[in-house]
Order: sequence, then structure tokens, then C-alpha cells
Amino acid sequence: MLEKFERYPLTFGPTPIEKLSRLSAHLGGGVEIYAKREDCNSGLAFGGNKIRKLEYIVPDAIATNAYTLVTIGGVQSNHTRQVAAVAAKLGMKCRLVQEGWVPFEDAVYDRVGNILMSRVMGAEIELVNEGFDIGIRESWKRALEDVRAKGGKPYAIPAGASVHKLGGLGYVGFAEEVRAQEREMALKFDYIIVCSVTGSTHAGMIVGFAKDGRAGNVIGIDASATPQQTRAQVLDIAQNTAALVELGRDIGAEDVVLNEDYAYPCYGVPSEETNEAIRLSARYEGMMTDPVYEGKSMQGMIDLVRKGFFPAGAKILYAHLGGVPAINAYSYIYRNG
Ligand code: 5PA
Repeated sequence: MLEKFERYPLTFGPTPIEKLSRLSAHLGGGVEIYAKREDCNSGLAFGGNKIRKLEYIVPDAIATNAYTLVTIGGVQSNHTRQVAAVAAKLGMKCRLVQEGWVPFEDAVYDRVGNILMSRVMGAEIELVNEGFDIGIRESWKRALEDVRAKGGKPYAIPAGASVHKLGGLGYVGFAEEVRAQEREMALKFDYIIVCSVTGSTHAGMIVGFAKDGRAGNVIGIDASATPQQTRAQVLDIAQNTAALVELGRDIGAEDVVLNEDYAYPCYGVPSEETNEAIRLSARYEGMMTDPVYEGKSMQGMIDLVRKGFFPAGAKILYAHLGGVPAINAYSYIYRNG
């Protein structure tokens, strides 16, 4: 589906699919859970889902002769850390706007994890006191203007690389990769679980899996706590991406499955149930997840298994999108494990 698009390799190659046998057994053994390890996809500062998206955006940045990648996220954004790594790898500059999206106060929240690495990688960081919003932000537009005013050549990457014309392509590629792995493994996944916030990961998967009739089998777990906005953004990106890759069929609201039940109490703050899910996956599989994103989709998947949402024997693919560095900024919660 992606043959006509240029890809700049930033990942190691196809990500491994790992069977989570102990977690599956612990949950009653009625379903088979696998994880696709997007968290291990690259050597660029711990990798993650943005690296896969950026492979299709970087050729455009290079073609425009841009010199500074400009993007935005929360203080512990994984996305901004991955953009900082890509800029370093390409020999570009990086300008990051990091807003106060998360009402969480750990003493070292703005010193450790993602933001620490972005600083070490040389990104110029501006902290802005604004709350959570996945839309286009004034602070980001001001940063772009500022780079221009100083004679620089900025390349604009919106939050999560999502509302970018090429932002959905990476996860169309994910679906193609899964199909190839399914052939090798001689199995087919019945459900794909994905954490959704700015939307292009989920949207790309919808388009990629629509190709073999599985759009509705992609179960988005909202971690934004503003699900109406996330749902609308997923639909919009999926429709634009479908047109771009010439999918040959329209994507409609009915193709977007977004479960809203696990984002509480708000974006970036884990519930007690999220923390239990993080501990469960860590203790049964040695697989770490984070309190902002993957802990919530892990919680959602576990709860849906326990509720009997998936039919007996179902094969479930949990997309592990990365994000573990942020757990350092939540040190007090996990001080005793
Ligand atoms: C993020 C996003 P989307 O934004 O594409 O919906 O992906 C959600 C998601 N898992 C899931 C992890 C580990 C993520 O980092 N992170 C954002 C960030 O700034 O880091 C874009 C919000």
C-alpha cells in the first residue's frame, strides 16, 4: 500500500511479535495474547511509535531543505524525545515546545525521563504553562515563527506527528508488516489493541487493516480523556490517509472503535487500576509499560479479557508503542514497586 512513498529508514526493521503466555494464562487462558514490540523498534533514544511515523515524514523535511524540526508535546512527551533523536541523527536542529499537559507533581517531573534525554540530545526546549489539547497550538505556531524570524528554516511537525499529511502512513505499514508476520507464523490476529491520543497510530492501523477487512478489529483505547476530540481526529486522519494510499474504499465513523473507559482520572495521570495493570505485565512478562499511555491500554485489554469481551480462543495483538522513559517522572507512585 506504501510503494509510492519514500521512506527514510530509522528503525531496525520489522518489530518482533512476542507471545505473552504467562499473562494469557493468568487471565484464565481463554484467549492468546501477543505483543508487537514497537517499543524496541529503533536505537534512536529508546524508539517508539513516532519513529515509525517519522520514517515517512523525514523525506519531506529533507526535500524542503529544512534545518530545524519544530514540534510540541507535554513535559514528558515521548514524541518530542523521538523527534529530538531523529534531528540529532539527521544533523538537524530541534526546537521543542513542552506544555504543562499533565496535572501531576513529582519533584523531578521536568528533569528525568524523556525531557532529560531531549536535553542531552541538544534540543532547544521551551516550557509553556498551558493545559492538555491535541489540536494545533498557538505556542507551537509562535515557535515556528521564532525560528523563521531568526533566519532558520523550520519544519513543522504537529503533536504526535498526527495532523501531518503523511502522519498516518507509518501505521499503514504496521498493518502490512503484521500481515507478513501472520503468514510466517501461520496464524491470524482477531483483535489489535492500540492506545490512542493524537490519533495517527490508530488511524494508520484502521486504514492498513481495512485492506483485509479488519478495520473494526482494531480496538483503540483512549488515553486522552478527551475522547470526542481523539475520535474526530482519528476519523479525519484515517479518511485522509485512505485517500492518500488509494485504499479504494471510504472510511466512516463506524470504522473507528475507541473505548473511552480507561483514560480516567485524566490524561497523564494513572488510576490505581492502571498501576495494577503496569505491575501485572511487569511481573508476569517482564514487559514494562508507562503510566500515561501503554499502562492504560494494558489496563483496557486486561479488563476486556476479564469481562469476556473477546470470544474464546481469540488471538489478540497488543501494540506496545513505547513510552517507558516517562515512568521515571512518576517515581513516588512506584517507590515500593
Ligand atoms: C503515544 C503518543 P497517538 O498520539 O498516535 O494516538 O499515539 C498515542 C501514544 N503510546 C501511545 C505512546 C507510548 C505514546 O507516546 N504520545 C504523544 C507524545 O507527545 O508523546 C503524542 C502524544
